[in-house]
Amino acid sequence: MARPPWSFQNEPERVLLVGVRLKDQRREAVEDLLDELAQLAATAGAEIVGRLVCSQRSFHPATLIGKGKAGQIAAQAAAESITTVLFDDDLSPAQGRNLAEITGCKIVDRAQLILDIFAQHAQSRAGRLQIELAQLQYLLPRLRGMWTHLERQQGGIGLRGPGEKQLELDRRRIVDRIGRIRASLKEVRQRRAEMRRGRRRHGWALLTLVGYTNAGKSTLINHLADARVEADDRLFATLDPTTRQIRLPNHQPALITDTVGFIRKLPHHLVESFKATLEEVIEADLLIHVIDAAHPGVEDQIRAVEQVLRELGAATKPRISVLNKMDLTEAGPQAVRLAPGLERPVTLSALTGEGLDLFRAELADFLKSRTLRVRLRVPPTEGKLLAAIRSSGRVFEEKYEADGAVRLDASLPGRLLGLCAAYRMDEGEASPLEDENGVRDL
Ligand SMILES: Nc1nc2c(ncn2[C@@H]2O[C@H](COP(=O)(O)OP(=O)(O)OP(=O)(O)O)[C@@H](O)[C@H]2O)c(=O)[nH]1
Ligand SMILES: [Mg+2]
Repeated sequence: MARPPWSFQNEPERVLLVGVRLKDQRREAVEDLLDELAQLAATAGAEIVGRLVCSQRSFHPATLIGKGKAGQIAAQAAAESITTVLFDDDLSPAQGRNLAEITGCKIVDRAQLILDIFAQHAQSRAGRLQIELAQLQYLLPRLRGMWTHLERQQGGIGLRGPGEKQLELDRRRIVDRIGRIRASLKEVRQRRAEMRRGRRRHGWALLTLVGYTNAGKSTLINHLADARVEADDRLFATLDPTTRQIRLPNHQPALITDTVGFIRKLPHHLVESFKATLEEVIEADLLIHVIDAAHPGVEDQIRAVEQVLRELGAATKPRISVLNKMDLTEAGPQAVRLAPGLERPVTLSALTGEGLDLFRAELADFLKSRTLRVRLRVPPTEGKLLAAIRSSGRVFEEKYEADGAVRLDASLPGRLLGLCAAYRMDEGEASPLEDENGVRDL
């Protein structure tokens, strides 16, 4: 699809950031959101010229901010060659049009900007389809505005008929395309579900990393699983899920998946269309919530993650909370403050590796209660182990061999798995990552 007209991709734009502070909001909270918006804009390749916080009682229906403020922006834009005004709050299609008219600038909101960044970063076919779906859904209610804008530029009146016809054509084409993308994404979801079923059959516990963008999820998976996921100090470095095998102290078989980061005011369409990717979250046995404990806005970030998890229906999943970036001085006191309110808190630094052993132990401890069906060949010298298997496990079949060894098909609790690791007959039967490649290049 052609890039939407607000794309930042081609020319660097001179941008003014605008935030609204409603009467019950703290100034620092609004400033923190604008810092993040600045980071997003920089990620998208824009040049930031200034920022403006508008204090007001409520949002104005026609222009979001007051008309006077909008006029002020127009004057500043003319004086400082500002090309684009970026709003931290969602704009309705009409608000966007009105503001463009008053200021003479291109108007973009946070949701559009996030969509634009995702579009720039999407690599896999599934990722690109998901972002295209979100963009089309965003575009659909705004089509009319785009056409009337064009008609006005070209002199209007005589063009009204063709405009309407074109509008209807465009709308139909977009609705068709949305249908086709949905069908392709359904296939992706089915393939991923099949893969997860296979992994479960082989007893792999599925752990999924979730967290605010830039919290350190990819850095953590790289450390834990010797993966090479791009970890970067920019927002939305990761869009496609990556799954790796992880080694735990008691040899429990587990897979860990890195996922796309969350952000405040995440466009609803995006959550909706990224469901194929985020199913790793819904299907996980355990969520690992990675938190940037050194960030000044950490509490808001935690709340934003909770909200997305609720939207996905994954709020009640068992969870370990990782307070990350403990090597930074700001993290210590914040972690002490936050830990009591979090589920299973652990502190670590994914960058230096400090605290990772304790985290692995916590994971193993969590998985202890899981049972796994295995096939074993236990030598006659392991009498004690056999007794433990029979008393704590569930034995489906047991056969003696000529040399006195015992072959067993049994379901075992996690704590016995480590002791039995050397006698497993079913390991290496099927690699859980075998079919991953096919899906990753979709
Ligand atoms: N000081 C410090 N920096 C860290 C730590 N963990 C991650 N970082 C840095 O934080 C930045 C973001 O890390 P990523 O691992 O890319 O974060 P992410 O959560 O995967 O981010 P997205 O993929 O964008 O959602 C990188 O510059 C990392 O080097 C840590 O423990 N300490
Ligand atoms: Mg990442």
